[in-house]
Order: sequence, then C-alpha cells, then structure tokens
Amino acid sequence: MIVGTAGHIDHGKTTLVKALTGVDADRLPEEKARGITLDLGYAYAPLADGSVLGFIDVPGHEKLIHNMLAGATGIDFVLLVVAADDGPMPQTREHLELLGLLGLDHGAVALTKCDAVDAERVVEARGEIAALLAGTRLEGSPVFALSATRGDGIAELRAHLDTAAAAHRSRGAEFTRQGRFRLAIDRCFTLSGIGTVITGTACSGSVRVGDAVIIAPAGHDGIRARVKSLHVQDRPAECGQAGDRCALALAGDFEKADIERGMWVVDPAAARPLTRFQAELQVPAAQAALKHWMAVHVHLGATDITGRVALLEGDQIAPGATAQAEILLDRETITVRGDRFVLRDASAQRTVAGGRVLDCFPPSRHKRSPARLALLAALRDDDPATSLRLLAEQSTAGVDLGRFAANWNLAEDAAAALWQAAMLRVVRAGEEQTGFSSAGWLALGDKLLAALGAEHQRAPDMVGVERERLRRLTLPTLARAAFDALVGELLATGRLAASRAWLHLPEHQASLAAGDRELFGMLKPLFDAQPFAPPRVRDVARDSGIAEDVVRQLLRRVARAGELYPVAHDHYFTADAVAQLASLVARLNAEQGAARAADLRDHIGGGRKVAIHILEFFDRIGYTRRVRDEHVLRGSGSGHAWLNQ
Ligand SMILES: Nc1nc2c(ncn2[C@@H]2O[C@H](COP(=O)(O)OP(=O)(O)OP(=O)(O)O)[C@@H](O)[C@H]2O)c(=O)[nH]1
Ligand SMILES: [Mg+2]
Repeated sequence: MIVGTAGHIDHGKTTLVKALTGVDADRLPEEKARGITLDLGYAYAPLADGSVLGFIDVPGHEKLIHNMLAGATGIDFVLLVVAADDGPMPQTREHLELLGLLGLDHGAVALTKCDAVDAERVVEARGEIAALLAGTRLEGSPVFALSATRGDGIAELRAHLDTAAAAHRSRGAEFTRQGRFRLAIDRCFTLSGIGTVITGTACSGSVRVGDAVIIAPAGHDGIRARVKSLHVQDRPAECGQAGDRCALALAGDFEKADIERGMWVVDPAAARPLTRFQAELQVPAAQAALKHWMAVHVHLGATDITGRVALLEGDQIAPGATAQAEILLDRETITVRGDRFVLRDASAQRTVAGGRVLDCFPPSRHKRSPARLALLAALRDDDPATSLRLLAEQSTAGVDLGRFAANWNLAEDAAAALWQAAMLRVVRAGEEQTGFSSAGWLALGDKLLAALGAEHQRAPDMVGVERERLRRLTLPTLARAAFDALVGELLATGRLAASRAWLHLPEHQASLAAGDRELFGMLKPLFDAQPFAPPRVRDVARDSGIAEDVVRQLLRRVARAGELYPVAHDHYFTADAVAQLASLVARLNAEQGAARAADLRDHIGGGRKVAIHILEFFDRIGYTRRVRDEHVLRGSGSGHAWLNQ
C-alpha cells in the first residue's frame, strides 16, 4: 500500500513520515535549508508480514500543488495532516478537495502538534476536522491525536496503517489493476555502476527484469528500453506490479536528459500517445461553473499538460454537477479509460474539476449525437462488457477490438475472454480484429441478401453482382475481411450462391430470352473454335451475316447472363475461356511471381495486344494487380470462385 501525505504547509507532514519510518523525505539541500518540502519525498517501512509500506510525502505550499498532484495520483491511502494549533487551513481544504476528485476514499487524519496545545484545543480541533470531512469521501476516517516530535500517538497510527495495509492487500484481487504495464515516471537519475534509473508507482500490470518497455511520449515512437534490474518499495525484486513503487534500471539507446517526470514507462503494446480523449468531469460544489473551451492545466499521471475543455453537453457544467467533455491537450500523453485527473485553471490558481478518462479514441464527428453520448455514459461502468454490448449494438460495421482493448488496457487473454463472454463474432485481418454482436452479424447477412435481391429485381438478366460491388451495396463502411467472412458463411449455409465471379441468391437464374439463347447457340461455335482469340463483334457480324449492332446487343445480353466476359471493347470471351486464362495467370504467378503479357502470349498464341487486354481485364475485375509491366495475383484470389469450379 502506498500512503500519501496531504495538508497545509508546516503542519508536520514530513516530520510525521520520519516519526513513522525513520526516513527524512526532505532530501533536497534547498528543502533542508528552508525547512519546507518542495518536491515529492519517498520513505518505506517494513510491515510485520514481510511486505513494505510505502510513503509519498508531498509539499503543502500553495504554489506547489502541481507537485502534490504528481504524487497524489499514485497513492492508495491518504494521511491527512492537520496541526492542532492551526486546525484546518486553506491547503488542508484544497488537498482534501483534490484527493476527493482523484477518487481516493481510504484514509486517516493525523492531528499533529498536540504537544503544543492544551487538551481543550485538541477536542476543538477534532470538531473542526469532523466538520471538514463531512460530506467528503473521507468522512468518518479515524483521527489520531499525536506529537511527531515527541512520539506520542505514533505507535497507534502506525498500527492503524498496518491494519489498513492488510485490508488493502485482501482487497487485492479487486484492486490490483490487471492489464498491460504502465508506470508514470516521477523521478529519473543516474547511479554509478547502474546507469539510468526511473521511479514511479506502477498503475497497472506488472514488470519483470528483462522486460522490453517503451518510454513515451518521446520522439516519434517513444524510447525503447529493457529493464536491467528493479527495486520494489526500495528492495531488490524480480517483479513489480500495480500499486508498487518501482525503481527501474533501464538499458537502451538514450540519455538521462531524454527522460523527464510525466513520461510513462509502458508495455510496448500500450504505447499509444494521444492528445485528445473524452471524459466525465465533476465540478466541485464550491467552485465556479466550468465553461466550454476553458483553458486548463490537466494533471494526469505525474505531470500536468495545458489544454482545453470542449463540453459535449450544454455550454457549462454547474458547480456540483457532472458532465461529459472532450479534453484537448497541447502535447501528447498516455492514458487509458479509468485514469483519474484534475483540471486546474490556466493560471494554476484554482481547481476547476476532477475527471475520469472514458474514451481514448473518440470519434471526430457526431460527438454530441444521442447514441454517442449514451455510449460515453456506458463507459462509466467499470465492467467493460456493458460498453462493449452497447458499442456492438451501435456499430453496424463492427467494433474495432484493438482499440477497445487498448482503451480498457486489456491484455490479450482478458480481451479474448471478454469477446467470448460477449459472444462476439470476431473477424481477423492481420493484426486487426473486428467484433460483431450475434444479432448484428445476422442483420448484416440479411442486409446483404436483401441488397442482392433488389439487384436481381432491377436486372433480372444479370447472373449476379460482383463481390466488391455487393460489399458497397451492403454497407460501404464494412471492411473487406468482414464482408468476405460474411459471404463465406452465407455460401456455406446455402443462403448465397456463386457462379464464377458473380454472387447471387441460390434461386436466381439469369434469364436469357428464348430467342437470344437460340441465336447465341448458333454463334457460339465461332467462339469455341478459337477460345483465346475469339472473333470481335465486327468479325461475328461479317461471318454470320447478322447486322453488327444486333450482334453487339445480343453479346451484351449474353454477358449479363454470365456466359461471356467483355475482355476488351467489342471483344467477348466465353466464361470457359476466361476460367482457363485465370488458371494460366495463377500458374504464371506461382512459377514466376507474376504474369507478363509476353509469357501469356507464348502460352495462348495470337497477338501481344490481346494478351495485354486479357491481363488488363484481370486487373480491372480485381483478380490481379498491376505492378509496372507485371500482373500480380491479389490475395488468395478468394474473390474469384470460378477458379475452383
Ligand atoms: N511541536 C511540534 N512540532 C512539530 C510537530 N510536527 C512537526 N513539527 C514542526 O513543524 C515544523 C514543520 O514541520 P514539517 O514536517 O516540515 O511540515 P510539513 O507539513 O512537512 O511542511 P511542508 O512540507 O513544507 O508543507 C517543523 O519545525 C517541525 O519540527 C509536532 O508534532 N509537534
Ligand atoms: Mg514537508
């Protein structure tokens, strides 16, 4: 458990930490000289069970709130220090408000300097503290009257902290945040013989000696590093996990000067810096309303970044109210859903609001639509299944599961278990995964079949619809991989049929009129005689004595029925010939990596120009892709089922 001090300047925070641990957390010469704390201090005390209690000591000075917040974001338990002579003072209240906004609800109060006042004043101060805590997250926390200089009451407080640490550990399963490793850097220094060391509180996941990590944001891709050794709560360790104060000795191609407080050390998969996220904001009852586009300092992790607040509902958040907003940062940081932060005004004088990150991948359009706001509201639920369900319902083109997992900081296993529990239909394409609800997936299939049915009605003489066109007719935003999976499933269940390059409903039969069929039956031998160099429209007209335009119209109708392909202008090839040419092109690809016009011509004879036309036809229908003078088979060629027939 990490205990964080809080309270007004000079009320005895550092003295108390020393009385509890024996460690003077004021380590800077300037702190010693001035007798006040300037930056975060750290101390550790062993517990009876062999574990270690960690302390983060913060400054009380009103101008050092940013340092206080850098420490407070990593603590589990608040030790609010109030001097008995003064009682609660401005920074007692300010710290208490900030801790409440950060969601901290476990703590105790140390009523210090009781040696300097009489018993009556102690009773009075207790009353002031009870009034101070009323209505806050720390209401009802125990108050320990003590003297840090004389040592009175220290043992009782220490015993209470030990008990609280045990309780914290038993809540462990619930509180140990799973997910990928993230640690907000609060210090970076060099140790001779060891190298660069960074410290911070791990806020999720775990880290081991030897792990590859990324320090980010830094440069374009962050800084790659490896964990050489680590200390947990000031002791050498093999592994550190969420809630531990860790010191990591890092190896990599960087200098100490490249690293500063506020950067993060993360699992490489969690290194996704951002400048924009959406969040829930709570304005304290005692503060002014928060107005749209207000300039703020965003205190998140171990640092603060300037930015603006764009409200998503209304044009202000009233005192005491909670609302959703987008935070736009002036520079990058790393965050995930659930991270708490505090907004202070541009001059860093006043607390504006507390926040909780909800969505790290907000849309750029329709931000205020009711569906979008409902989704943000669902993201408040700590169970990812709730928002996943709603998101899947809303996303006809599927949920980007990679982003969802990153937003929730889910490691691979947890993500896979979630997809399974939600009964998602998951479509994989390389690294990307798209998820559909069962109902959504079925609806998408129905939509595809309905689009196809409408096409058959519109053009009953067409054998079917080409795959890519059907994807656009179904849902233009549907990714190709998802569409292919959908088609595969519909084909397998017999709700969809394929004839060569065409998809159609099983019952659909392209209908050539009886007259057309008879006429084409007479002409077909001309095509079969020279399948790879069939006669052009003009030649067919000349050889058959039928008017050129009549031939042209007839062949066009036969092509719509799928029995001919228009390989070039006025130049039709039979479906059989095209199927053979397609296998030939596939063979050339297999043997030579690509098909070239000269090689194709060597196999089929005829002119080079016809070979070029054939290959260009295959490019056009998406069977091949042109790369300079070569024609490379696309993907698995799965779009062109006629090859397998
Ligand atoms: N008599 C008496 N003096 C105390 C006690 N605790 C602290 N002091 C004195 O109060 C002064 C301030 O103590 P610190 O511990 O530095 O106070 P702090 O809260 O850490 O101050 P900042 O970190 O600057 O906010 C020192 O001179 C301490 O010796 C106490 O219990 N009794
Ligand atoms: Mg101090």
